[in-house]
Amino acid sequence: MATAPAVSAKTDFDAVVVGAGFAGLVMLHRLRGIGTTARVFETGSGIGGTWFWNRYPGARCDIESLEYSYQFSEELQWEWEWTERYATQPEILRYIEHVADRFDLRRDIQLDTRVRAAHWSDAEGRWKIATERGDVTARFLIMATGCLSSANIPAFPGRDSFAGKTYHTGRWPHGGVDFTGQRVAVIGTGSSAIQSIPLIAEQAAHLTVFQRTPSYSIPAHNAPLAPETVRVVKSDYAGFRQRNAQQPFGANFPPNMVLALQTDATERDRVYEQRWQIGGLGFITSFADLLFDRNANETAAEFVRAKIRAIVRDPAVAEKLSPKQVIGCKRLCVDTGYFATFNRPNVSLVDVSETPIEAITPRGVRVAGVEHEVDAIVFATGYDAMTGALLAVDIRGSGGRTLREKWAAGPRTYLGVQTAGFPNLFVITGPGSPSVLANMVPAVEQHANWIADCLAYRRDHGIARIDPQPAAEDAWVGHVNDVANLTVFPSCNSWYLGANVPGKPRVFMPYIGFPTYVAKCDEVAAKGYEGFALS
Ligand code: N01
Repeated sequence: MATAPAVSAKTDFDAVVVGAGFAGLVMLHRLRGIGTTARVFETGSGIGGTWFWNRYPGARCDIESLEYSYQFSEELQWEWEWTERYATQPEILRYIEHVADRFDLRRDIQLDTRVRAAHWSDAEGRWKIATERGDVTARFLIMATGCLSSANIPAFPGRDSFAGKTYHTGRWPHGGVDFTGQRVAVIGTGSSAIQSIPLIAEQAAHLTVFQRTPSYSIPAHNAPLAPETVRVVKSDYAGFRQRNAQQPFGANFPPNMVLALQTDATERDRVYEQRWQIGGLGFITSFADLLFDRNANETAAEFVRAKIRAIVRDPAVAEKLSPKQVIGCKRLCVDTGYFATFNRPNVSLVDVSETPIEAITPRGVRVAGVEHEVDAIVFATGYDAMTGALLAVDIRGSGGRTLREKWAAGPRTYLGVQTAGFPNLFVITGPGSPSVLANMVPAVEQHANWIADCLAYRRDHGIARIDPQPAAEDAWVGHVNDVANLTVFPSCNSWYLGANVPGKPRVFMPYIGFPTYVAKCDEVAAKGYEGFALS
């Protein structure tokens, strides 16, 4: 295992950044750009965040690689060569490592160091930060801990009694896992499962998939990047980025302003078929009303169900794999051969929607009194999304109030970057920002830029403390909810709502609409950080 590189023994910083993934690295780069001293703390033994931890078979991004990358350096954009339409985890990690080296970031990153607590001192106007390897202080604390980093392994009875090996997709062993000859259980059928199941099935003697909710999945049609595609994008990378930033999800999902319900069935299916052949998440923008009107949505949902029925030979299995919730309400998945995997003789599907998993036993997984014996269990059970990693740190703001207490009924932020009563604490892609409903790399970059600009402004204006005004925060929380309620998003049990974690408050966490959001952030900054108390 790599050890942390030598960092200085300094313990007082202008800023401490928690997390060395995409967000932490660009934040560090921007902080340096405004002359701010910073230290990044990272729990892992390497940089990369999500792309350091998620090494499960088939892990790759489902935003196209030419977009899933930084844009702060024109040279970097030009010189890096992506090889496939959707980059694999190793390729993305190589890219992140390249960025760290190219911009000399590592000397301010301390690896193998979990931040345990951060307490604001009203008297000193600083954060006192306790890490596993000593205490530091900082005027600003920036949480770059990721939206999907706090692994969720449900508390199945007997979970720890299993005699074989267990894995979580987000904590995959670095040396890989050889399932050859093994009977394997995969619990969960979200994006991570959908990417890994086809590859695990190829290796395992038998694979049993435990499904609580079927997912809609669109084929990736992954392929090597055509030199001509790269040439066209690189000839105007800035324009490509600018156009994508104007799309609702901040990504190049070709918009179609036509309404599904005003289109006849034959033409509708032609459009869906065309999008299916293109592949990827852009299926959801096939028509403009899919995320706003349940009847429109049903036309897309039924198209995908028909595809599942055409791919999966056993009609009973096809029926079980066919989602009933509205499409897009849970995160859409992108796959390579997922549904066809269920035609393999060594793959079986256990529906646990009505008869939940009763227990993990020493020999396997018990459902409805039947013990499914396996040698290994893969928990593809997702994350305590958006708030899990933040609440895992004992964060206490003004007057010693804990973040956990403040967010007991759900997260509350202004613009998703700050929460009132926690001065000088910033969150990158926090709840209340587009984050998981945007192309994540441009989203983190937009936040890093905004935060750096804000810190430069406060320096130039002699401001020591920045904290949202409670009224501005209340209005923003209301607005985030109002926008969500215009859509079909809140209509099912998704992790966007915290519904996958028992006991988590049911609150729609991301803000829908990247361009509107960016415009609002720019407007707030232009008005001297309207809605923030500066002192
Ligand atoms: O996690 P998930 P994920 N009993 O939460 C099931 C991003 N991502 O790691 O739907 C039985 O989606 C749960 O069932 P249900 C992407 O944003 C991106 O797959 O809650 N089952 C579900 O099927 C994605 O959305 C990429 O009923 C239980 C599964 O476990 C996000 O990360 C790749 C259960 C969890 O699915 C998370 O994806 C991977 C229980 N008690 C991930 N509890 C790409 O870029 C949970 N489940 C391609």
